[in-house]
Amino acid sequence: MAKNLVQKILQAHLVKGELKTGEEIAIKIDQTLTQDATGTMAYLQFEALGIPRVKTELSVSYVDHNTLQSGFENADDHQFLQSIAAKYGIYFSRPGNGICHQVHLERFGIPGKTLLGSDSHTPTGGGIGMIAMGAGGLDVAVAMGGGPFYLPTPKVVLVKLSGSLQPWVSAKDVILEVLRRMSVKGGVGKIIEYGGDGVKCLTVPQRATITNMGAELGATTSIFPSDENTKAFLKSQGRENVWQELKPDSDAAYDEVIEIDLSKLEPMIAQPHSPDKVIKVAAIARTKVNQVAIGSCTNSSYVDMMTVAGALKGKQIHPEVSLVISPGSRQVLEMISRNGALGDMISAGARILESTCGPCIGMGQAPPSDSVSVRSFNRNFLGRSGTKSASVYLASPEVCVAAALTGVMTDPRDLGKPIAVPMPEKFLIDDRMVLPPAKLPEKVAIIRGPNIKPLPINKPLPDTLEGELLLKVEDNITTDHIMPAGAKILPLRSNIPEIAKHVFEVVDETFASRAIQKGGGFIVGGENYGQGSSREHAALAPMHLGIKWVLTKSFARIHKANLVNFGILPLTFENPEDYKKFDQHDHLRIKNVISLLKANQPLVIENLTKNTTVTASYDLSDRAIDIILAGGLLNYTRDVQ
Ligand code: MIC
Ligand code: SF4
Repeated sequence: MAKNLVQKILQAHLVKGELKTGEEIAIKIDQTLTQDATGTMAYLQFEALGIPRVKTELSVSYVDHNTLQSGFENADDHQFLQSIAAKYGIYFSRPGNGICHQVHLERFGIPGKTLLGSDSHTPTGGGIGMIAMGAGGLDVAVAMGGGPFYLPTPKVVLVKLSGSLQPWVSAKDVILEVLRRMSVKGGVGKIIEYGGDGVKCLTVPQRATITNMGAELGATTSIFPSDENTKAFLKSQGRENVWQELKPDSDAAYDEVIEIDLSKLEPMIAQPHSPDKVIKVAAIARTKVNQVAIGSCTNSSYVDMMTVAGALKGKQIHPEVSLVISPGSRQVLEMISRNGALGDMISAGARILESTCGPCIGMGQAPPSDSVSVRSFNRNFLGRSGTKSASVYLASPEVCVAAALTGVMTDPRDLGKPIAVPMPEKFLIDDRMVLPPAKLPEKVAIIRGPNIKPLPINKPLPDTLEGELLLKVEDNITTDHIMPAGAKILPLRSNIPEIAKHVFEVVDETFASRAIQKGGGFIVGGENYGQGSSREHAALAPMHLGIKWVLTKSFARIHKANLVNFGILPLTFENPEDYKKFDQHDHLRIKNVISLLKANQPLVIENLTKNTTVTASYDLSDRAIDIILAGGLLNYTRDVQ
C-alpha cells in the first residue's frame, strides 16, 4: 500500500500497535532532547527509574531557558544538569550555546529519525525530515531509558504548497496562514506533512520555522520531506553523511489536504492573545509599537538575523521603540559577529541578548504597561511576556524590523528593495560548547544545590473522589495559565512545593491557597484545555495541590498525557452542554471510581450542592487507566518492574 512520509517513518519505528487512526501505538525513540526548565524534573525522574546509562542513539541536555541568574536557583540547576549529563551518557549543551531547537537542527537532526523532547517546539526537527515530538519530561525520561513512546495514531494532513514566496514574505507568513485557517485546536490528533512543488523554494531553517510553530496548531508534529535542500543544509553543517532522501509514495493518501499558493501570501501578523488571531499586517498598519523582540526558536536562524541586520544597516531605530535581538545559537551569533552584521544591529540601536529563549518565556525584557510589543516568536498568550496589560503580536523578522524602524506597524514591502541573503555554503562549526558524557561515569558526583528538591510522589487513586470544584475556566486555557513561567517563577521548576503556589495565578490568585486549604479538589474547563507548552509542571504542581480530576470539553495532547503521567484523571463531558451545570465551589462526588475505570464505564459526578448528576467519559487506553490507578507513571513503572 502506498504510504505518506509520516506513515513510512512511524512504521519503521513501530514497537506496538497498528497504524489505525486513533489507536494507541508505541514507537521507538532514536534521539531525545531536554531543556533546563523541564530538564531538572526529567532527570530526577530518570534517576528514579534506576537505569545506569541512556539507551538512545543520542540524548542532549540544553540550557537555554533559565539563564537569567538573579539568584542561586538557575545556576544550581545548570550544575545539576551538567553533572547528571556526564554521568548518564548525555551530551550537555552549555548555557550560551543556543536555543535547543536551533542547535539541534544545526548539529544533531537526522532525516528519518525520531526525536522526543521535553519542549513543545521539538517539532522544529520536522524541518529536516524527522518525526520530532514534544512530551512531558517523564515521557522523555522513559524514552532515555529505552522505553517506547505511546501516542494515539494521528491523522495525516497534507499541506500542499505551490508557487514561491514573494519579496518580504517569509516562512513565518506560511505558518501564520496555516494557523489562520486551522486555528489553535485544528491540529489536535494530527501530523502535518508538507508537500507540493512549493517545498523546493524553502530552505531547512525556513521549513523549521513552519514546523516549529505547528505546535501552535495543537498538532502532534509537522514534517517536510528530505530532499536536495536538506542535503545542502547538512553539507553546509559538515554533516552530509547523515542525509537520506525521504518522500511520500506518489499515490499516498491523506486524511485532509490544504492547498497554499505561496506566491499569493502577504505579510501577516497574529494579534493578542492567541497565535491564530491572524490578519494581514497592512490591516493594522500605523498602530503604534513600543517594543520589538527578534529571536526565539521560531525565527533566529542565520538568514533571519542577516535579513534584520540588512534592513537596519546604516539606519537608526525609532526613538520610542526598544529593539531586542537574541540570535538563536552561538553558531549564528559568532557568524554575524565575524561578518560585521552584529555591528550593523548595534549601531542601529538594537539591544543584543545572549542566545537563549529570553523574552519569549518572560525571562527579562517585559514590555511597558499597556504597550504594544511585536515579536518574531511563536506564542503571545496573556501575561507570558511578563506584562499582563501588554498587547503582544507575532510576526516575521521582516515585519518586526519594519516596526522597529518606523515605530508603527508597517508592511515590510514599504521598506523598498528586499534584502536577499543567500544560505551560507559553510556554517562556522565549533562544537566545543557541547560537552560529551564522561568516560568514567562512576567518578562523576551529581551536584545538588538547595534548589533541587526531591521528586513528589503521588498515591494510588482512591475509590471515592469527593471535594470542591476549585475553578471553572473557559476554552483554550494554556499551560501558561495553569503554570505561569517568567523570570520569577521559572527558577522554581525544581522545587514543586514552591512553584505550586503559583498555579493558575494569572486566572485566580487565590487558587493555590484555596486548594491547599481544602486539601485538593477538581477543575472544570472548556475546549482544548492545556494547549501550548509541554511543561509537566502544569500537571505535577496541581497533583501536589491535590487535584484529582479535570473535566473539560476537550484536551490538548501533551497536557492530557502529562495529567495521566501524574495520576490526574482527564475527564470529558458526555454532553458538552453539562458544562453549564457547574459553578465554582460546588461540592462534588464520584463513587466507585476504581471498578468503573477498570470496566471502562463512564463515571457519574454527583453535584451535592445542586443535587444533580452529570456523566463524564474518558478516552484512555487500558495502559493509561492503569497508570492513573497507580497514581502516575513512576509508580506504575515501579509496580510492573
Ligand atoms: C514554552 O515555549 O512555553 C516553553 C517554555 O519552551 C515550554 C517548556 C517549558 O515550559 O519549560 C514548551 O514549549 O514546552
Ligand atoms: Fe524557548 Fe520560546 Fe522556543 Fe519555548 S518557544 S523553546 S521559550 S524560544
